[in-house]
Amino acid sequence: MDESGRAVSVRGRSNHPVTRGWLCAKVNRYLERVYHPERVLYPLRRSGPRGSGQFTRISWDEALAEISERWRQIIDQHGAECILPYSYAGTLGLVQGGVTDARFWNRLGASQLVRSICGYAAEEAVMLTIGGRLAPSPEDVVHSKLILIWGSNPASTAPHVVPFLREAQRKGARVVVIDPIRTLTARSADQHIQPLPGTDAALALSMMHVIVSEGLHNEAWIEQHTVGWEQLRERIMQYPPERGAAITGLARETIVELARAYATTKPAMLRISDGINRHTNGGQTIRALASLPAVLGQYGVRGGGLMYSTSDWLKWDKAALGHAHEESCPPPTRSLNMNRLGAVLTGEADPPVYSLYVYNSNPAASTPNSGKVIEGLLREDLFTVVHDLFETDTARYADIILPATSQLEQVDLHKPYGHLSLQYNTPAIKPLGEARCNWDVMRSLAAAMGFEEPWLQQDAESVIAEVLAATAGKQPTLQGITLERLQAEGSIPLSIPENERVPFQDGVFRTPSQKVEFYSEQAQAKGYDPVPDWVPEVETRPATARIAGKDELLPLLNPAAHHFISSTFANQPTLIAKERTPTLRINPEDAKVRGIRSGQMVKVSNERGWCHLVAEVSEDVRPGVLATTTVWWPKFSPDRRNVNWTTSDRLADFNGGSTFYTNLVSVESVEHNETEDSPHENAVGVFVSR
Ligand SMILES: Nc1nc2c(c(=O)[nH]1)N[C@H]1C(S)=C(S)[C@@H](COP(=O)(O)OP(=O)(O)OC[C@H]3O[C@@H](n4cnc5c(=O)[nH]c(N)nc54)[C@H](O)[C@@H]3O)O[C@H]1N2
Ligand SMILES: Nc1nc2c(c(=O)[nH]1)N[C@H]1C(S)=C(S)[C@@H](COP(=O)(O)OP(=O)(O)OC[C@H]3O[C@@H](n4cnc5c(=O)[nH]c(N)nc54)[C@H](O)[C@@H]3O)O[C@H]1N2
Ligand SMILES: [Mo]
Repeated sequence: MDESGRAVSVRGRSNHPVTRGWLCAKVNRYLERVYHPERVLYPLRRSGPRGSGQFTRISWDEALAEISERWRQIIDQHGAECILPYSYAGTLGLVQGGVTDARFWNRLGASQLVRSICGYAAEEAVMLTIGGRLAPSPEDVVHSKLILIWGSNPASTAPHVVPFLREAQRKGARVVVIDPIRTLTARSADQHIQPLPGTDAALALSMMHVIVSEGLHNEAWIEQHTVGWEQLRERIMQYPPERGAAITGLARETIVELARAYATTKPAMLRISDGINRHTNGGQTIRALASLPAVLGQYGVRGGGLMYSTSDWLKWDKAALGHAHEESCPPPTRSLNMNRLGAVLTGEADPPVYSLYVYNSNPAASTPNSGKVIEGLLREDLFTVVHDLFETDTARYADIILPATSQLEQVDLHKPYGHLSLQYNTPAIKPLGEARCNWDVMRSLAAAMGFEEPWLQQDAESVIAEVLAATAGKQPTLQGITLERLQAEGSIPLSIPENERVPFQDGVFRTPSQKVEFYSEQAQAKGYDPVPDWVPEVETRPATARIAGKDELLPLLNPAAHHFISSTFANQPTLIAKERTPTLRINPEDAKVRGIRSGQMVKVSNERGWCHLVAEVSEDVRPGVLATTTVWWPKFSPDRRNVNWTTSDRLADFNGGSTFYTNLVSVESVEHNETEDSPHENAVGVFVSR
């Protein structure tokens, strides 16, 4: 900070065990975000038609009075569950995320949000199979001899893992990437395997077939630490590598060699993240993948096992977080799935949602089937409040916009999900303009609604102290970690003795049987197949089909862009310039039958909607597979639409998860004058090369 109170630099902590003092491509540009000329600095009220983008400045008192009055009316007429808070990944901190997501809304009796947009199917699959999201910290891959990075793109989405991968490679480890797209991670791997999307469970089961047929499985370990081997084995026998090859589009030999390598190169780490779970068969896919290390007895081995999420090394005390048990809180209300927002707003919810309060989220850009979301946001009888740092596409449809603070302006505590250290966030500068942090707005709204409970009025530090105290007794990983220490040290490793840092090394899993559950009664009780299997995606193109012509529908993968985090950062000119333009990667064969050249505008569409992308004819994808990256702001995209106009709000096989990547589209070339807006320059002026 300089004398005028302006932040002048953002750096990583050099003593952090994983980040080691360097920042990713996005956060490196964090100051541009904080001092972006388009930050919303004052509350605004809509002064033109819905969606027109016309707003007038008002005071916080006016804003709070209007919101509370509208909500009182809605509660009187329809009940509090007609109010829906909508939030997700803006910030994941304890105070500005977790507590903000719970306390005030529990007291109000608003509808609950099923927070399913990201990794819900995978989370449940991992829970059912090994009983908890316990992964080693990324430093541990230096002990691995083989690292399978399966449907995960850490070079872009978790770059701090990469130096450890490099170190492992230097020490002789092989890195194999399994991804339909030649990603940045795939480029630096020792081998890249490109299955067809949504076929990974078949690949895993076929690998197991090879392993079992060749007697490479770990019989003794399986006997001692798993349940349902017999049933899994039966399933495995249905997937000889010929069948696996036919389903995945890979050569039989590729599957056989991969299986042998995985079975004989130990320790072997299997890294997955949430990308691969966003398919209609995502849950069973992750069940199959999480079974692989168990077939070889690789759980509990340093440098081996499954690297998914570290979330369950520490779980906050839920009662302290949300206070749902308090007498003044109405009984729990209905839950609405966030993936279904468009449908919920346009008739699926009964009683209807009459007020939507959005924070930490940009659903008009990031939620599937966005055309439906916009249709909902345009409803005349919907009162929408958006709390954000920017006038996002979502904010454009708001009745009231509230200005939010950045990480530099708010207190918080961050629990890791990729490594094993807690981070305390001390504000570096004062809030800009009249911006307020999420929790402060909750406190203000509580006061405006006449709620006087002290747990709705604590400041952020007291909230943290309360949750730490309530959690400490129950979670040994929090031992010795206090608010004072966090404030003084900034980053503190969880208290895990060195010899316990490898998950499951005591051989005890957190499932009901305390074993790896190949067969899961819990899964069966939920109506799922109790044994992992491959089920074709609901929208799918058969592997054997040859190129059928220009009208054929193709699967469009739409994973994360290197320079954005979902739609966050996607309004910063320097980062947009690096990402260049929303592209469609298409294989030369598919481009040829459609008469598509690189650099040309194409239209992708299906029954849900359409958008325009710029073709990039590329061998990064195999014939029959398309790829784009996300999440572009619609307002900086051709025709104010992004790929989520095509993605589906259908739910995954497990847990109501999202299915962004089960998305068949048709592709056609577009003549310049066919598009509504000029597609060739976006609002920040860096759009598209021609
Ligand atoms: N730069 C950047 N970093 C991010 C984010 C971001 O948007 N940008 N988002 C953050 C968030 S919210 C999340 S959840 C994580 C996500 O982190 P990741 O899971 O690593 O990211 P994704 O890009 O969603 O998906 C990873 C890969 O899965 C592949 N994939 C998709 N479907 C299949 C399939 O059927 N089979 C196989 N084998 N692979 C498949 C995609 O091609 C993609 O390359 O990243 C976080 N970090
Ligand atoms: N097509 C496609 N769509 C996807 C994905 C994909 O792979 N493909 N990935 C999905 C995934 S994994 C996820 S997690 C979701 C994420 O979807 P969202 O949760 O909607 O995340 P963002 O789009 O980044 O929007 C977050 C918003 O929160 C705001 N924000 C940041 N900090 C704060 C704060 O402290 N307070 C308030 N009030 N606001 C804040 C940011 O400015 C931003 O506008 O997107 C999903 N959407
Ligand atoms: Mo996510």
